Amino acid sequence: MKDLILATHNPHKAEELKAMLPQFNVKTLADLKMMDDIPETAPDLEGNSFIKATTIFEKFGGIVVADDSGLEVNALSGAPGVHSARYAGKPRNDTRNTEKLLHALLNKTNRNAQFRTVITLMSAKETRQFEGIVKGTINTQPKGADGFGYDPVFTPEGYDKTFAEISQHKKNSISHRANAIKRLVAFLNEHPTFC
Ligand code: ITT
Repeated sequence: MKDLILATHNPHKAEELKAMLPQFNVKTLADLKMMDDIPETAPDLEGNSFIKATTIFEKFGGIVVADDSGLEVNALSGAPGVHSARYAGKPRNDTRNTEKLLHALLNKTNRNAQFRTVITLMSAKETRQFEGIVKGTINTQPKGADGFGYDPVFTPEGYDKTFAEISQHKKNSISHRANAIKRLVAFLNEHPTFC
C-alpha cells in the first residue's frame, strides 16, 4: 500500500478523507507531528488548496493531498466562500460562524447554496486539482449533532435532513469532498504511474 499525506489540521476532514481513500496508507499532519498553522492567504479555494499541498510537499515529499473547502451561498454572492472557516472572526468557531450565516440570511427567501472543495494532489511527478460540489439549501435553524462546520444548517439537494443528521457514511458518499475524491481516484486509476 502506498503512503499518502493528508495536508489538513481539521480532524473531521482527515477522518472523512481517510474513509474515502482505503487504497492508501494515509498519514495525517497529526501523525507527522506537524502542528504549524499553514497560512491560507490566497483569494480562492484553488490557491489555498495549492498552498497547503506545496507547504507539506516541500517539508515531507511523497504524495500529498490537500483540500480547501467553503460554503457558497447564492443570496450572499458566494460568501462565506474562501472565508468559511473564519467567517465570524478569530478564533474560529463553528457555532458563531453558523449563527452569523443564519443572521445574514434572516430576510432572504433564496436559501440556495453549495459546498465546494478543491483538492490538490501533488507528487514529484505532477500536480493536479479536482473540484467537487454538492448543492443544497440553508435551513433557518441548526439541526443534528454529527459532522462539523456548517453541517447542521445545510440540507443537500434530494434530502430532507441536514448533513449533521444523516450518517457520516452517507455524507461521505454525496459530499463535495466525496465528489472531488471520486475524480481524484478516477485520475489515479487512469494514471497508475502518477505515484
Ligand atoms: P484545513 O485548512 O486544516 O484543511 P479547515 O477547517 O481550515 O482545515 P478549510 O480551510 O477548507 O478547512 O475551511 C473550510 C471551512 O468550511 C471549515 O472550517 C468549515 O467551517 C467549512 N466546511 C468545509 N467542509 C465542510 C463540511 O463538509 N461540512 C461543513 N462545513 C464544512
